[in-house]
Amino acid sequence: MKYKEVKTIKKPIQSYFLGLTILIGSTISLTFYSRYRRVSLTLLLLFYTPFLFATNYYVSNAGNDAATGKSPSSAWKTIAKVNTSQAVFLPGDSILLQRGSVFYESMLFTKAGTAAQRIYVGAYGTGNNPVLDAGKTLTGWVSKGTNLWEVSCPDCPSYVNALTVNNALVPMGRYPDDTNLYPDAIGSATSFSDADLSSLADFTGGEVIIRTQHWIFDRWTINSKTCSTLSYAQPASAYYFASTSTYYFLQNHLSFLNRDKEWAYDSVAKKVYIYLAANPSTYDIRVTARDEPLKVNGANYTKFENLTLAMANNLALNGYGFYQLYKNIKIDKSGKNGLLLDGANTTFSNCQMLNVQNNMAGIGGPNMLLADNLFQDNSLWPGMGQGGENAYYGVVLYGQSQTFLRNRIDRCGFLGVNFADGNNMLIKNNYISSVCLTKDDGAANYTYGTSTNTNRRIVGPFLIPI
Ligand SMILES: [Ca+2]
Ligand SMILES: [Ca+2]
Repeated sequence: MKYKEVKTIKKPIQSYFLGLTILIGSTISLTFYSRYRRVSLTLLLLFYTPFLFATNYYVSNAGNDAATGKSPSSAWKTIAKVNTSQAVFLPGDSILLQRGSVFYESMLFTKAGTAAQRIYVGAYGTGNNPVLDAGKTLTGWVSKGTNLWEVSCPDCPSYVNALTVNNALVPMGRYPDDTNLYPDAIGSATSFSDADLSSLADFTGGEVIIRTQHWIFDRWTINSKTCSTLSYAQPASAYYFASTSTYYFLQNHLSFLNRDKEWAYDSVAKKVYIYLAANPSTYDIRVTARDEPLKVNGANYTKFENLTLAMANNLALNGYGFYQLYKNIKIDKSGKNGLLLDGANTTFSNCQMLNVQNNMAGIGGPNMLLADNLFQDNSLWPGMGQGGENAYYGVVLYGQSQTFLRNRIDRCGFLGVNFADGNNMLIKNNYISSVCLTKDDGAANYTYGTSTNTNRRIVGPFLIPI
């Protein structure tokens, strides 16, 4: 009860007494005691002491890692410095990235706060929120023939999941451009023949995308192409198979590039190819190059706010821990997935997630809350999401006692929100529009379950103009 009374004291008074308490000790504390008679001296000191040591650390593109980091004029320069300073941070500390700065690095945050004092990671200054950008700009293009261009990218990842031209995602080049093909005959679990392929040059190393089910776009690397027969790297564990009634198309090979902005990535040679009538140097062409721009691992009682996570190759935000808060985080363009939260009691609110190519969000663990978020333009291209089950998903809730409240999901490739398991689930007052744009046999609010699940509720009002 007394703890609560102390918390209601306005912050300027807190600050005033904080500084003087350490200088003059009990005299000032006694003054405080006399003004707030119900607060004991002992409680006062216990409550305030930790604040005495709270430190702000500043990080700016204009900074210097050799500086103290403790003021804007002595800011650190890199996220690497933040990553290696985890042992320095204490509960109550703030790590502030300068607005307007763009960091081409990934943050790995592991330090926990306490229930009374979170560690805060956010922004300072004016302008756009700071960006953790996992992308890489491609320069040094060389001509490979009419409208065809090539660039080496030795430090690109083993698989490049996305490419942007002037800040807009574009899908890989495909064949055929506007239609699909059907196998003529199935040879084995990993091969088929089709007369439509016989006139094409060898495209080994490319990919075949097979619509094996309404809810599946399987995606396999092509092992060989001889005349009309295609063999591909479908693993023995795969569950669905091509048939003469499953359509397919081809992508990610130099030989499929014949339209403006079609591209391919050769993961062996580490080269990117693009088809452009104009010289690529007149465009801003980027690829997703680092897997996870923000990973929060075991950092309990932390708050992350006012950050943009861009161009993740794999997963924009990977959050594991307890009692974490994420607010006003913008996830923009992910080659694969947007958000993974696991642990317990974490809140993700007032965030945006745009242009994620595979799954929007997977939420595990109990007592998670997602509220007032926008999920828009996700998993919109056949072939650019992942093969098999559990792909092109919206928000998947798979813990216990989770709440999905007042969110907006607009234009997504498959399911909107999916609560596949868990008791005491509440899906309330969400706006979900234009789902199943890429695959079907899904729904805006999708669930299946067992007879043992209890208290799973979808509560309106909600609007689902599919
Ligand atoms: Ca094409
Ligand atoms: Ca055919």
